[in-house]
Amino acid sequence: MTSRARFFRPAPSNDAFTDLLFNALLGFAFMFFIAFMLMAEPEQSGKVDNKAEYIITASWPDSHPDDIDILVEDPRGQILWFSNKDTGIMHLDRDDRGNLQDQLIIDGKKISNPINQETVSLRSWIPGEYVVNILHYQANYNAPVPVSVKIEKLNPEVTMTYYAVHDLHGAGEEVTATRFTLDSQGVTTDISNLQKSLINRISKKTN
Ligand SMILES: [Ca+2]
Ligand SMILES: [Ca+2]
Repeated sequence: MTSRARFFRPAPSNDAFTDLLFNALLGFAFMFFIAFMLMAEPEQSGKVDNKAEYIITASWPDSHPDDIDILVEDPRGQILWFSNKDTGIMHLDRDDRGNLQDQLIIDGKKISNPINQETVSLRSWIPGEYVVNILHYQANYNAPVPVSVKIEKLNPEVTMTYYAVHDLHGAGEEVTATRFTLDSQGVTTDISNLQKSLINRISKKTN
């Protein structure tokens, strides 16, 4: 503590109490800082490119243990998913596996990050159709999981291209949330929900 701080201390008899209070406040501030860092983790690990043109987000209820995956096919037929997180023009931030790997032990206490979200950024675009699928990779309950799918165009200002909630009903279910077509200027010219399995295409390629 600086001499300036000592000068303003009210009385020597209060020193012990002041120190205790100060240490307690320091402790709370530290715990708050750790909690904040944990809460901020998905955003930081998101590596959302500042130059991104579009952001596609799939999210499901906080603390839900199920593992949902987002898969996106670009006009060249390349598929972005947790096993292929970068196709050059698209990037997947991370594979959010529900509650798995979302817990840390600090000072013997378990701290959880409740957020369930996967984010895809399109750094640039090539004209053509993009297919956005969600896959119920791992299920823990016999109840549907509502998955919000959002597509935002970032430039010149943030505009919502698509938003809807789709229910997934069990492990292995795959839904085409939407398909959208971009022209050479990056403008969305068409949207449909014609279903197309991407996981089947991946398994055919790998077999
Ligand atoms: Ca996942
Ligand atoms: Ca999670």
